[in-house]
Amino acid sequence: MARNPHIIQLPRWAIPENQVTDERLFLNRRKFLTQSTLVATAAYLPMLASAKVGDLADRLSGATKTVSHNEKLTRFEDVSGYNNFYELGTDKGDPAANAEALRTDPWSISVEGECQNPGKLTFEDLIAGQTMEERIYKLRCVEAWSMIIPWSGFPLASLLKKFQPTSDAKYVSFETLYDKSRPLPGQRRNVIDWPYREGLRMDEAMHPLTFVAVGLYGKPIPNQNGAPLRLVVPWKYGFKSIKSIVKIKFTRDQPQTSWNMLAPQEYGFYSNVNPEVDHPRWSQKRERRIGELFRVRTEMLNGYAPEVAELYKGMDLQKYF
Ligand SMILES: Nc1nc2c(c(=O)[nH]1)N[C@H]1C(S)=C(S)[C@@H](COP(=O)(O)O)O[C@H]1N2
Ligand SMILES: [Mo]
Repeated sequence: MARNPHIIQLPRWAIPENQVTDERLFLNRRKFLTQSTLVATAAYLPMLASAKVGDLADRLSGATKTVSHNEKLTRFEDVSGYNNFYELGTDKGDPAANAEALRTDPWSISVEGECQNPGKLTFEDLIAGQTMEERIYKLRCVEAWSMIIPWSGFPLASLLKKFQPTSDAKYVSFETLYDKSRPLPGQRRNVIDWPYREGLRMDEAMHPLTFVAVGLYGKPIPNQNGAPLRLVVPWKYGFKSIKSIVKIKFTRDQPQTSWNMLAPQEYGFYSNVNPEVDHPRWSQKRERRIGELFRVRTEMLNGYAPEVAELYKGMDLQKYF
């Protein structure tokens, strides 16, 4: 496998891929490359029609590869076939089945609020000049399952800095596509008060672990995983990682978030992975890796406590769940 020689002085979560000792990871990746090529190719066929996506594919294949987990990757078929994306339906198989209903080209994102450079950008403008990286992050769903996923993209901070948020920007909020005149299959029902909304405190948003994914397994991200760009906040429950973003807004006040609006006693604004704080209807102490039989213990802050625990110093995590 190609190694990037330019990796120097990486934080703990970004071990150069050639230093990972777990052979299973390599075996798993090779297996993916050989056995799953057909499946992968089929999944991307509609997208490859676009020249723009071709450019993105080239950039992703040259991405700097780092890993943050010494664990077996979740199979591509599971990562792209077992999804939560209510805009495309509420069953785990719906997003893949309805993936083509989401049209990602052209795509634009509007940036608003407390910043010096607001405006509307195309997806191409937005990713221009970003250095692509591949990072293996665990996605831990609040429903107590998890996956180990190789995402490609760049830190959210390097995107947000371009808009020059002012000192009044205490939070940043995000919205997913919602065109009332052309609702996605899942948006014909009001399971959520569309559009899907999420938000982060500014220091969480600017943290180097917070990532914008435009790729998965080295290829442009499949629609069902949130094409053309989605958030990945690895120490928070999966629902914070909003998909198919069309709006970014810098705010003074804590923004409204979809799951908190729907069930505030079950889903807090922070939603940090915490085995000590149960969901009112089930325990968060353990999780099941998709594709594995046995459950494993859930780690504090999803295993990223050394990096992010300081963001919550002095906060009562039972209260700010
Ligand atoms: N717009 C939008 N983003 C979303 C969701 C959604 O329904 N709509 N589901 C969330 C939930 S609950 C999870 S667990 C993750 C799932 O990401 P994946 O399907 O790529 O694994 O996406 C999150 N982002
Ligand atoms: Mo989730």
